[in-house]
Amino acid sequence: MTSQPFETAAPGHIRGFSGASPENSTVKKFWTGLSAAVIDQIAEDWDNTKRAYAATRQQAYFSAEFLEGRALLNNLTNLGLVDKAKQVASEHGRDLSDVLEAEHDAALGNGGLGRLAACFLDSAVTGNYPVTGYGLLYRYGLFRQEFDNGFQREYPDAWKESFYPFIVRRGTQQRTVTFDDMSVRAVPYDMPITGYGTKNVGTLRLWDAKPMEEFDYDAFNSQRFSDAILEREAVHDLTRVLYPNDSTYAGKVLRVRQQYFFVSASLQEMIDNYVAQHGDDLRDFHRFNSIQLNDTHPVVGIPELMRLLMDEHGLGWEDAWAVTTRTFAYTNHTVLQEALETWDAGIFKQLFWRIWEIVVEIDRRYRKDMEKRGVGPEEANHYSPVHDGSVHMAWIACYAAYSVNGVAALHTEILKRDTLKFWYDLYPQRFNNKTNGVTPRRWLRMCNPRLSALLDRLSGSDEWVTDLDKLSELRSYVSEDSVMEELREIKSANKRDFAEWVARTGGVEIDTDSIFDAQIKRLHEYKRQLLNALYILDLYFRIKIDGETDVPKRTFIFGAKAAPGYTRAKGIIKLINTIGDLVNNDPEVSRTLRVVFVENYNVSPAEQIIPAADISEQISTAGKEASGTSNMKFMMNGALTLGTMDGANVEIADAVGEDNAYIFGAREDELPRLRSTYNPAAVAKQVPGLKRALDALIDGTLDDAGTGTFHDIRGSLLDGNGWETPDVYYVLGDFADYRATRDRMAHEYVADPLHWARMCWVNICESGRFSSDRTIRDYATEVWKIDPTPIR
Ligand code: 26W
Repeated sequence: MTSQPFETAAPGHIRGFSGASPENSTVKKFWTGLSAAVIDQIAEDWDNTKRAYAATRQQAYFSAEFLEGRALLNNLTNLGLVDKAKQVASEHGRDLSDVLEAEHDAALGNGGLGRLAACFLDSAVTGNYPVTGYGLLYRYGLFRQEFDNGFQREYPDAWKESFYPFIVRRGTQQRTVTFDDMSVRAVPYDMPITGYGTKNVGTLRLWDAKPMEEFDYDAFNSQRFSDAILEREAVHDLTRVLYPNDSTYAGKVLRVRQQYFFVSASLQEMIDNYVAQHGDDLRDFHRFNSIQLNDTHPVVGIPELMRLLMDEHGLGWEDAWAVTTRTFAYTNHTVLQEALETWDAGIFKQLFWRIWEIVVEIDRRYRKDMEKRGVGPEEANHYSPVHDGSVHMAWIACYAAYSVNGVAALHTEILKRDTLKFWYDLYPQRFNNKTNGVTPRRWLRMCNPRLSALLDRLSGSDEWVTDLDKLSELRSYVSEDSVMEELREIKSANKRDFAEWVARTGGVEIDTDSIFDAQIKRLHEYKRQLLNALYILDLYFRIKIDGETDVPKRTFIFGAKAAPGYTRAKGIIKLINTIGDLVNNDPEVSRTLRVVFVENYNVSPAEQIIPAADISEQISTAGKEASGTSNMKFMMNGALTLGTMDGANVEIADAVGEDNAYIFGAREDELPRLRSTYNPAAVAKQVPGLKRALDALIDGTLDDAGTGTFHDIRGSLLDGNGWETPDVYYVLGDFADYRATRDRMAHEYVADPLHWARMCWVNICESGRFSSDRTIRDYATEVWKIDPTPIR
């Protein structure tokens, strides 16, 4: 009972939005109309999916971040409407690709954790699993990054200021969230999540904060203009902006407010739905509902569900606790100490006294429980929900959740051995690993149409798009030279597209015959962009001063945002840009090397970079990167991993075999021993070239505009600037092996291109286990206990 076919309906939607003929509408209005035509196509399936999920056992995914990126092409791809959209565009004198470029990324996330949530929703709906995402409708997404003389500057990202058609306001389903100092209206906006080859349409529900009354006319009329306005703004503050910190926690009151706000609104809705479907005895709530907590950010949902069950629905503590502890599952995404969320008790007391009381009661019962189990008081105290004046969110999660998981095999082992050992010893059965995955729709089908077409042709269908393990059946083509030649052609064409894109967006000119070597991820010391930069700087001197001539041509691609308050990370951005200037402006060296730092890195630039890359830099200090997900995206698109044995790199190396990946560096289990005698200054002297590169930071070769930035970076490695542990992330310790491995890699690329293509092919064919379809299936069967619920 859908309206007209897409291609018939679309022009009308464009006219409706632009008030002009499609030919005369702006490209943005054309995009808006085309997008509205997509919503038109799925509206009824969306209704039906909601109804089907409401009646069954269902899963909620609570996350402060969903890094969706662009929606139009993704939806067209999933719905099989790409060709029709091309047709509509060309019939009105346009190129679909120009129309797609008019879309602003929805960047409601910082990095890995937020993008993972987006991939999970895609896989959940594609597998027909009844899963709904719940989060926050930030007015400003992750800041827009600009470079000013190589330094990062941050600007607001007003992503939805001009109408955004992929969220629909559900004004009749508002809830009220009550803080001790204010009540706030929670208004839901739904984003449809389409799947591939299914009629199901899932939902991402994002809550916006509105004043209880749009405007207090009494205050306004009685001349208290500013009071009326200030009150309104305090509420709007709640969903104004995404916190731009990735793995560094800052105890900001507004952030707890955000967390409580979306979690409370979501839980109220889930309870109301339960009552409507199954009656008002809430003691069976957990039989129909489960909630995955994406890190600790939504953990305040645990005491909030207790409150709702006890205070609003009359359950006693024991019954409420029985339900709550069977409802929540918790995913940990990092072992970095600075990421562990603890809130000052004063914040809880001030914002929601009742939640504070419940947390204190959880704490009291926890201590009694530990005493019974024979845990000593000191140890019990250390892991208690409330101690030393703080509320410890991770401990609440570990105590109350029925499942605790890490995001790669190594990461889960580290949790069990170190970070969460206390909890693992208490509740070993709760612990499980769920290695991350990425959606092959966006990260292969959509972003790499050339490779996608080859896979269709060789496998005789598009089944691999929803069953990525199928690609392993194509592995034997590795010995067919004509197929390998074709693969090389595809990569070359993708590289030409990328070079054009860089040129168009104002970047440097690059040589498409060079090796494209990419590191794209948040800027963090543990990810070691600095190691990459030092290699480039050393290579520059090897060419410039040592006169090395046998150097394969390389394009070094970076994309990275630094948290605005993370001074060292911002310094590393400036350093990379400065090295880039040195290299790119040198008439000799720039014939061999180029550095491209993509400004304002986001989901859509990643879709350009990944299909064009030859080398995927995954070089974190072993034990620090929980999983990584770009490593999987690169692999799927035929780039080889240059990586440490960290996170999911370990599983990638296992899947493809060590012959088809370049692994280097200290292993996680040998680092403690290595570190015990580690002297970075001595290493700098011993390893040829290293001292020269480090000295270039302070001898005037590289100019940091008198800020002392490069001096600080160099000091952080050599002597800790006199106050910190030097080289915490073992950059200098791993340098020699990194350089040798990276050099060898480049030489093998030029020496035997066909062999290189074979290695890429193995990576593509063995990427099946890194599809988020596999991850979601594992969560669904092992943790959530939900069944596929296809509509019709
Ligand atoms: C409270 C501040 C804060 C903000 C974000 C703390 C922690 C985070 C996240 C947990 C950081 C994050 O995104 N972690 C990444 O999660 C990905 C998905 O599981 C993994 O692939 C990455 O390895 C991990 O760094």
